[in-house]
Amino acid sequence: MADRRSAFLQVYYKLKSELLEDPSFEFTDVSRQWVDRMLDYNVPGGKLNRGLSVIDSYRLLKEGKELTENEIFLASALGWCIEWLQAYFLVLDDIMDNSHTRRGHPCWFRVPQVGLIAVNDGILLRNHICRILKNHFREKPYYVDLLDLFNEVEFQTASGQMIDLITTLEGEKDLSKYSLSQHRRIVQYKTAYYSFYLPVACALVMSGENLDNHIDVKNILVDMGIYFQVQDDYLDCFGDPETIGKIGTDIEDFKCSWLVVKALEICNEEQKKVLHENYGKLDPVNVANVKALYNELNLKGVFEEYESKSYEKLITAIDVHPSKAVQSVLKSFLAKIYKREK
Ligand code: GPP
Ligand code: MG
Ligand code: MG
Ligand code: MG
Repeated sequence: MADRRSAFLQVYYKLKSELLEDPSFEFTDVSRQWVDRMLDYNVPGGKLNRGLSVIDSYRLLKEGKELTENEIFLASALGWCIEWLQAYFLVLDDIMDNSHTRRGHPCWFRVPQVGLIAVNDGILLRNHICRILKNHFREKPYYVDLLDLFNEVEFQTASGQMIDLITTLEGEKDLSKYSLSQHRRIVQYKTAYYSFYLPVACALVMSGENLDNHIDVKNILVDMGIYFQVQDDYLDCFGDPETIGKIGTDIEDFKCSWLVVKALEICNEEQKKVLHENYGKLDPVNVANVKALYNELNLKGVFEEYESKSYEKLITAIDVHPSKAVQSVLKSFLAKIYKREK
C-alpha cells in the first residue's frame, strides 16, 4: 500500500514539473514558485482514494493481465487529473462554505497573502487538467471521450454545488423546504459523479469501453456516492476534527445536511421549534443546542442503521452485475469507504 502510494506520488512530481515548464507561459521564478507551492498545498495531501481507484479499477478490468509501465503511468495520470479536479473544487468550496481547515491545515484562502488569489488558483487547477490530458492523451483514440467526460462531470458538480448553495440563501432560512429528496438531488450532483463515477469511468474509457454501455455501473456508483456524502454530512458533526482534518460548518451554514433532514423527519413539534430557532446561526451556543438535539434524537444510531442498510443494498445491486471484473471494481470501491472515519 505504501509502495502504491509512493509510486503514484512520483507521477504527481512528474506532472507538476511538466506544468511548471509549460511552454505556453513565460514563467518567472516568482510565478513558478507560487504555482509550485499552491500545487503542493492543495493537490497531493488527501486520502488519494479517487486517484488510486483509477489504477485499481483499470487493473481489475484487465482481469489479471500484467499492466505495462506505460499503462500504469497513464492510469496514474488520469488519477491525478481527478485529484486536481478535487483540489480545484475544494479550494473554491472552502471559500463558499467559509471553512477554516482542510486536511489538517488552514484552508488555502486563509493562508496569509493568498486570500482571494485562491479563486484564480482554482481556475489554474482546473486548467491544469486539460493541460495534463493534452500532454499525455492527445494522440489516443479516446482523447475526445476523456475531455467530454471531465466536462460533463464538472458541469454536474457545479450544478450540484449551486443547489447546495441556493438552498441556504440568507433571508429565506426555511427548514420546511429540506427533505430527503432535496438532499439526494444535491449530493448526487455535487459529490457522486466526480468522486465515484469519474474514477471508474476513466478506467473504462482507457480500456476502450463505450460509457453508454455502462449505465448500470454508473447508477450503482451514484448510489455509492450518495452514501459517501451522507457519511461526510455525519462526520461534519460527529467526526473527530483531528481525524477528518476539517472543522464542520454545516450547522452554521444552514446546510441541507442529511442530519438536519433526518432530525426534521423524526422530531416532535417542540424539538422542531428548537431546530428552527438554532439552525443556521454562527453563535456556538446555537450550534451546541442543535448538537444536543441531534443526540436526543439518537442520530448516531439512525445513521448506523442507514449505513448498514446502504451497504447491504449496494452489495445486492453489485452481485447482479453480469461481469465479475466489474463486480470486483465496485466492491473494492465500497470496501474503501464502508464505516470510514475520515
Ligand atoms: C462537497 O461538499 C462538494 C464539493 C467539494 C464540490 C464543490 C464543487 C464546486 C464546483 C466548487 P462539502 O462542502 O460538504 O465538502 P466538505 O465537507 O469537504 O467541505
Ligand atoms: Mg460545500
Ligand atoms: Mg465544504
Ligand atoms: Mg461536508
